[in-house]
Amino acid sequence: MTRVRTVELRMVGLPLVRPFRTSFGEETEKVCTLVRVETDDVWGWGECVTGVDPGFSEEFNEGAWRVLRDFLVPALFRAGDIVPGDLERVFASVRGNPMAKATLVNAVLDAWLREHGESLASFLGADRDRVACGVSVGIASSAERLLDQVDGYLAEGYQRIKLKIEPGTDLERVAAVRAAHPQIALSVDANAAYSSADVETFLALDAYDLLMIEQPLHHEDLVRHAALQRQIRTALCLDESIRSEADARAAIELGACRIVNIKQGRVGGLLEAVRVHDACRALGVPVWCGGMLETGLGRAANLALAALPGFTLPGDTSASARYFTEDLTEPHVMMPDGTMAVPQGPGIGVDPLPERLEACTLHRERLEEP
Ligand code: NPG
Repeated sequence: MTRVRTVELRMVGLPLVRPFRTSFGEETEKVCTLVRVETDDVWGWGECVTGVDPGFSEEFNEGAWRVLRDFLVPALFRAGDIVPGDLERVFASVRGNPMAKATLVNAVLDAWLREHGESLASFLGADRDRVACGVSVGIASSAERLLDQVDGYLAEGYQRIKLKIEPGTDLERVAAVRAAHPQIALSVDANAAYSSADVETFLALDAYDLLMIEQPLHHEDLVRHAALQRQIRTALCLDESIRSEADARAAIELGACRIVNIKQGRVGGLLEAVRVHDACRALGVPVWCGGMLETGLGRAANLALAALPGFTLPGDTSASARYFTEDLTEPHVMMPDGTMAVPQGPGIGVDPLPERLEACTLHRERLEEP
């Protein structure tokens, strides 16, 4: 059993090395909430994956902060002595809000593992100590600029390129990258920017030998994803649509996807992420680890997750240098073979660099057990 005595919420801001544009918006700075829990003996970190606005899902930074401060942290204090597996029950009175919940679940799990001297990777069931890295490339202002970025990432060793796409420039950009690089593992991510009226675009994408098309349609529309999957050859992958193990099972059973992107933050934390992984694995569906532009803290958790046996495709587990000139932690570095080490220390195995953390802090609030 463990008992959380204090929780510190901290909003941090870090400039991104280059603006990241998706079909739902552009980010130039990473702004997110970090949670640090303290027990009598140890501490644990969680990073909230919400963004500044509710563009990817309903959750966003200021909202998640309030859900944490006013509902989840008080529920954790009321629960007293707990083990990590109790947390979903402890938070059951709060509907939804998986990203806010994930932050606290992961922080408590980190503290628990530090107390027991076990690495997160070992606890989750990892079967390797390095993971294959892919990179997600934002929408560029021209095909030439996009090709420059892709060339740069390939030269660094990334094993898979994922292009963000939106209606209008999609086919032109995919054609340009495929013509320049006939052999690379290439995928596209639409972030739900299309409708079933766009089937011609997806039929045209079948010509480019893509690994997958990620989240083409509205996140609540599994039935139309299933219909689209029946019409095209390329595998569909779902991201925004999958918020739980139950969602993953429903999507697979309906035939709405053949691949699943697992982001621990989107599904309520690392424990549910393992259940999504286990369900997909049992059903023969490959998974890969998504990213939400996390700092080195959240990325350490992603690396541990990505080392589980069902993660058979390279993830959006990119090096610190792809996001930040200076990360919050010691940088995660990718080797020229396109792999990155899974942290092996207790818990997530990394801590923020104290001075860097202070320099990035926008505001903070400390909550104590009553
Ligand atoms: O490498 O962490 C990364 C970013 C990968 O493309 C990526 N993430 O839709 O999957 C996504 C996208 C994203 C980033 C979504 C930030 C929301 C916020």
